[in-house]
Amino acid sequence: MAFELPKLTYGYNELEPHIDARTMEIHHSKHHNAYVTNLNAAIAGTDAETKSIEEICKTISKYPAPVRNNGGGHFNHSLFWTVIGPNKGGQPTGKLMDAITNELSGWDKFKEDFNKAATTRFGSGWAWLCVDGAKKLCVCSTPNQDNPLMDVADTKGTPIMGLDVWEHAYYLNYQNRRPDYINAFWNVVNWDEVSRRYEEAL
Ligand code: MN3
Repeated sequence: MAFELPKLTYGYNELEPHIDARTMEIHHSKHHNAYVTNLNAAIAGTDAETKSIEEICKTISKYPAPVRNNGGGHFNHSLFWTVIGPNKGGQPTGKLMDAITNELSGWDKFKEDFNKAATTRFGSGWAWLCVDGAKKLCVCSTPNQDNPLMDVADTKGTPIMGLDVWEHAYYLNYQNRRPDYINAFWNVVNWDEVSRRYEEAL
């Protein structure tokens, strides 16, 4: 069963002005599509064809670089599209907000730590909010298309929110101003989905 590009549940223009339509279109239909195509080519005829993308990530050290790069790209973008959406932003409620308060020293400190992870990731990569092995929240970042599910990751956990900080995610609208893109991201976070992923990870 080949991997497929997931459909978005919203239009490319619906995240404006925070993320522009042209960036969304190229990011989803070109970049993510290329990861899917290249992943399928990289695993053709191997046992990875029978595995889920999560299973592949968890044992990624067994695979060659094209599977790591494109498999990570497929997992990361598939998650990313679901944790952003139109008319979102604000703050989470319930168990997730309680955990941010108790385990990450509160909303303001969490946002500061996440922004720092996203801003200071040199070159291309991702910032993450994860549930770690002790079922506690943690903030981290990964290079390239790595993610915290991977056995090669410095900080391991189940990612419940991710922010793509590759230049292709923001350059058309923000050019070199990555911090402006990171600030804009908070206006499109789909906290219902992040909360759902949080409770699933517990
Ligand atoms: Mn990307």
